[in-house]
Amino acid sequence: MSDMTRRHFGMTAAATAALAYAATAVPKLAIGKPKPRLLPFPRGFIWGCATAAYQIEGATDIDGRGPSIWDTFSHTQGKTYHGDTGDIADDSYHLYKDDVAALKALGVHAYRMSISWSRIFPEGKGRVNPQGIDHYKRVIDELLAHHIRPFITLFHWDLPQALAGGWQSRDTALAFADYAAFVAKQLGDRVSHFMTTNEFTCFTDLSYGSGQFAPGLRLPPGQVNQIRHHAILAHGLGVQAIRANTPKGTAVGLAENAHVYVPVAETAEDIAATQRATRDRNAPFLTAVMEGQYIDSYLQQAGADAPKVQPGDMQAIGSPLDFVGLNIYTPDYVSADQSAKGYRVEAVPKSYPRMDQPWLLVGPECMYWGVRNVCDLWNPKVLYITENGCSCDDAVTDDGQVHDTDRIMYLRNHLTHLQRATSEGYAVKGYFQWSLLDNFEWADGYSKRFGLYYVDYHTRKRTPKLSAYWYRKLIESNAVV
Ligand code: GBH
Repeated sequence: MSDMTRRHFGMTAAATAALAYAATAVPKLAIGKPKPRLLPFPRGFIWGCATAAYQIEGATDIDGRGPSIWDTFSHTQGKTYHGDTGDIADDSYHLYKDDVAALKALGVHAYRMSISWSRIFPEGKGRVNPQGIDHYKRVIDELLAHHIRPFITLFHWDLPQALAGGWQSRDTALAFADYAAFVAKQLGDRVSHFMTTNEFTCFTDLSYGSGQFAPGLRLPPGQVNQIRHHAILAHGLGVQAIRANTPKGTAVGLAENAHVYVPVAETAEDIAATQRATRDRNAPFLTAVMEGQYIDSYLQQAGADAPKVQPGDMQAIGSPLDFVGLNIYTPDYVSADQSAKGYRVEAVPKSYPRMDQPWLLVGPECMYWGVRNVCDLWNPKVLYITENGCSCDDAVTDDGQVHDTDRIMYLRNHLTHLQRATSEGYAVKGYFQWSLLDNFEWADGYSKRFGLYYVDYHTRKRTPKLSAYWYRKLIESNAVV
């Protein structure tokens, strides 16, 4: 121990010697209990909440909005829980000032929201509806007036119904680029972060393959691969369109729910296996975007069903990004093995813990590994967690409060593992909790609540849950509390 330290602790030489001995024998305990310390996030870390247009806005028939495939789908019998639709939802179209006040009360720095394509282009392309874009200018200006930075998603599944063939048609990717160019030009003076699309697999595989989302088709794999290609092409052309129509410095990315693989053991072998799995299993989407190509294993597996690619497509798809947004909810576990692929993905046991959804496994390590695998494979400049959260069986109790300690448990554990990623220097710069409000949970209608604010669907009244209080404290401390 140096003189300086000895003086600092006011100790005699004998005491120092004794301490040195004790320190080798039983290192920490002999010195005294370490003070409890919060797990801090880096300075300037961006805290936010996320929503999506069709899930919160309502007002589907107002101010010239054209219908989207989710209007049609939710109005088709048997497609959503209870026949729920987004007709009114949280009525955020009218109550957006309340939403901004709710964000303000949390102390968030940013808000991720999406734009309804069919409010701007009621027929998907061609004629512009000025009332649509004016609405978003008002919302964004309200956010900016409260020093909340808008992160704008251009497409969160509500495709204009009028676009013939939907994502089956390559023209939809071109229409998306025109829509992106227009919105970027209109909003680029006040929006610093744009995301093209949200979660490729949800508006391709789940919408055209398994059919649980709009438009609810069940097409063969070859056709679905082509639809996937149109989706990532839309993203790539969208990136180019946004860049061409916004000031320098505008950040362009996407929000993608890549499969996240957690090593069974944190060993070099299993970690390498999670990287192989990440690259391989995300081949049609994030891998193609990050590498500007379809990897061989995907093409081989698809065989004759491989997507038909036109010259220039892959270059557009691989357009460099300013950030990668990851929507992370659940993990899969991977270990190294002797197979040709060199990894094995474990089946999910029946007793694996879940939140209030069969698919919502509680494996908070996914936050760390989601970030780390993507960084180690592709080294993006910046990452954001563009969604993370859970549905709970929330209810307002007699005291008028919602005591959602289960949501706090879920979020705190996920953020503890995200903190590990920041403390190791991975370039994750922000986190958006899903969701600000309970809202229209797609095929699950209003039966699943993800909000920090409880919404009464009779009155549209918003009530902060206990988790809202907790999130505010976390943001205030910029540390896991
Ligand atoms: C996100 O998707 C969406 O971006 C957001 O709009 C949504 O509200 C939020 O998560 C919560 O769900 O029925 O078993 O086949 C998350 C990824 C993909 C998870 C579709 C549920 C359906 C599972 N989702 N998946 S299943």
